[in-house]
Amino acid sequence: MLIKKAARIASSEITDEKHWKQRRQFLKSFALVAGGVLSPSILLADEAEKLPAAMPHIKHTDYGKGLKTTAYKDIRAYNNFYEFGTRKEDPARYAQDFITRPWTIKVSGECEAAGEIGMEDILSQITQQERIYRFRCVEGWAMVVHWNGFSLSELLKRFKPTSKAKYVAFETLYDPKQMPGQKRRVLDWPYREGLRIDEAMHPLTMMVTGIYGRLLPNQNGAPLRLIIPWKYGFKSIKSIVSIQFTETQPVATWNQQVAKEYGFYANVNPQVDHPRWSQAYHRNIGEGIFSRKQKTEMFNGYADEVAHLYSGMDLKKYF
Ligand SMILES: Nc1nc2c(c(=O)[nH]1)N[C@H]1C(S)=C(S)[C@@H](COP(=O)(O)O)O[C@H]1N2
Ligand SMILES: [Mo]
Repeated sequence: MLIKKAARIASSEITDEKHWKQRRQFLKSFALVAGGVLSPSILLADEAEKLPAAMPHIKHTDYGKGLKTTAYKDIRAYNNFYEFGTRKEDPARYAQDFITRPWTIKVSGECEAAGEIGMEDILSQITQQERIYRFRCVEGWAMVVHWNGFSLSELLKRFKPTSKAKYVAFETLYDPKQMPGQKRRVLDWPYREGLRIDEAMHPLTMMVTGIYGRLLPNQNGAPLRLIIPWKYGFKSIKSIVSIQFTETQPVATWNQQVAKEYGFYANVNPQVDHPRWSQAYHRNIGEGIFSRKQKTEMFNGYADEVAHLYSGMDLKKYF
């Protein structure tokens, strides 16, 4: 099973590399025509060939099997990671030299066993799985990805949260020397997010360490980031260095920034529009801006698994 999968990924990457080479060839000739100005897309095409290392060992699951997945190269070329710039192509360019080892996550707050855990221990002590999830950004683009990682609950339980732990707060690394976007006050750094404890403990909530059988590309949030498939993308915080159990609702960056537009819950909900645009449809990245719009489903298609978490709540109020 595993060997077969590795072979499949390897062959698709060979195809990708061939495409990049052809594209680079094309772009080079274009650059000549354009007077030798080095186009940013040429740099991107070159950098895209530096692939992250293979994941240590992955336990295959059938979760999400049958969904049409987004190409690996598209997932690494179109990102939101404001620490490396606000344009979609910035993270792929400016996160290439980001240092992700050694990496430690500090766990604190309402728990009996506060402490730290290193990235290598996370990779060697916790079984890494593969699951296919849909992922949708609040801006209306989406993708379907082979995520590698584990249920966040597996990590949280080790630190023995107490009954006072009602929420979990997360923080991204703050290091303006490495993260040029943090030199500008576009957001109140570090990027922060939070979940209610039952959302954090839900088996679907995933701590992601890789995609498509390789360690996470820097631009996608290396060395580890959250993926909460039924929530808008901004909840899925990247490059996490701190986890804190709290009794009260923690600050979440986009909610703090523009509370009227980005709620704390941020559940994907086609019936509750963003104040400036509809949330009823989305487009998959890699299919082009003229591709057919897809109908967005309640909780991004995960209602059967997560709707009970919000029973009795007015989702227009708690958006
Ligand atoms: N630290 C941090 N995490 C972040 C962001 C960010 O700017 N900084 N952007 C969020 C948003 S808006 C989205 S849509 C996803 C994008 O993930 P991707 O680039 O892997 O597709 O990351 C989320 N996590
Ligand atoms: Mo997003």
